[in-house]
Amino acid sequence: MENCVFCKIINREIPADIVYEDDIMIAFKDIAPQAKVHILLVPKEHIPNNLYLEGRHKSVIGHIILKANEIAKQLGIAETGFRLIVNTGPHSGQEVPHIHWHLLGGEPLGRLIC
Ligand code: DGP
Repeated sequence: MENCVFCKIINREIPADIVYEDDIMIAFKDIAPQAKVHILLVPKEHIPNNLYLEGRHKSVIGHIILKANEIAKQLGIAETGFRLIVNTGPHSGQEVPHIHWHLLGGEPLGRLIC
């Protein structure tokens, strides 16, 4: 998708600190971290937000959620716990219209974050 910052990261048009990648998704450090560890988990397919998910995306969603556990272990935040967040639309404060899961951890988190 033209002008989508996450599509540009996927296509290597802009740099990012990538921690994991496969055919389905990419994971990279958030540019403005809200916690000691703040990773964005992004499907390679351009899906604007949660409302645009369809039945055919079930495997993509499952893949990303399971990879979140692996990435949390890889980054050493699994034992102490972490949070996964998906913002959707204006009231959530969603800035980038390409669905993504925030993976936050590495320290105790406040109740409202991201
Ligand atoms: P959200 O508000 O849920 O749409 O979160 C978007 C996140 O994306 C926000 O925490 C900042 C991050 N972000 C925006 N632009 C870039 C970028 O160019 N690179 C990286 N690594 N993160 C970005």
